[in-house]
Amino acid sequence: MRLLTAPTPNGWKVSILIEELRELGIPLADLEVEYVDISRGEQFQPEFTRASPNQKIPALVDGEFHLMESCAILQYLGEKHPSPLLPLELEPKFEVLQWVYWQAANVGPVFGNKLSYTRYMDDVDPAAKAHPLERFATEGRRLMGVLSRQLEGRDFVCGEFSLADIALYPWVRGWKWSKIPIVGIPNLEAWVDRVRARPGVERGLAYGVPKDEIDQWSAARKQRVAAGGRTLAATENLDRGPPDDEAAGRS
Ligand SMILES: N[C@@H](CCC(=O)N[C@@H](CS)C(=O)NCC(=O)O)C(=O)O
Repeated sequence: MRLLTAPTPNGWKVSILIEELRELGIPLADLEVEYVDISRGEQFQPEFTRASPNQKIPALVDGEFHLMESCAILQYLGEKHPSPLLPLELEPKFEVLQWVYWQAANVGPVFGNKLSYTRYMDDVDPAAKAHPLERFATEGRRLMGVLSRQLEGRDFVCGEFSLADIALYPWVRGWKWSKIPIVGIPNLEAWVDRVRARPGVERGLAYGVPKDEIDQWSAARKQRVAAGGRTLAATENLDRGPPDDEAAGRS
């Protein structure tokens, strides 16, 4: 099995699950991790595009089977290797999956767009950015209010630690980078600390990042990530089309 990934929130969801499964005694001994340099356009290469038609990390290759979308990969690995992270019974399972889908449909896109407008869209006129910035900030705060209410009286999103926490945590922990503040919203800071304290989470967050930079990036890393983000967000790069060999009908 090969995980094609990069050190980003969507990538860390899967690496955290892998390390949490290992904590539970599921070794995933055949797993190889390959890093895709998205700031250099490796996601547009034909081989990666076959694994991930959407040309975004992460992707999983399991024998002949290819899978894109971080939350689909979470569910696939969660079902392939049964554990308390994804209950087997229908209702408890969907209690978890509804929050995984909520993350994929709401928190990821809103935090990702807010981050992009806040940090990377240098080529966009400030007046043109004002409305989307306001919109994504307001919606981000609303989503954090929803999460806070769900955490009321619970240590983790669905009571026990599960795929729901794994899907949500990498985006919420990055609130300083996306500038969607969680300070003062009840329950959220305590939940972030609780999830971060888990050894499996710590190892998962270290994929593609030196251990001493998990919580605080060096100035050089910040600059590299910002430069990579600007390249991805630059308007001329938003529609790259198919990779060269597919366009030429050779694949
Ligand atoms: N919904 C997708 C989003 C994946 C995604 O946006 N990946 C980003 C990194 S976090 C990426 O590969 N960006 C490269 C690009 O936009 O070209 C998922 O959850 O897997």
